[in-house]
Amino acid sequence: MATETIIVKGMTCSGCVNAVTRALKSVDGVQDAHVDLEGQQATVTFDESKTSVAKLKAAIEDAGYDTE
Ligand code: 9UX
Repeated sequence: MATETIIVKGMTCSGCVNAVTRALKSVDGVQDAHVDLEGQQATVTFDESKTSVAKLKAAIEDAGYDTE
């Protein structure tokens, strides 16, 4: 299991936080996701044999937000 922090840009309200959280938790292999509106970041705990930071970023971008 790995925990990584991803910068998420474009979240402006708690609805955005919920959308990003849902997007991350729907990715196979994600155990937990905490999204921080003020900090503009997501901290995700995931199984490295099932997913990757690249896939997590893709899920965030598919939900309509930018990552770096
Ligand atoms: Mo809040 Mo975010 O009304 O896409 S849900 S701005």
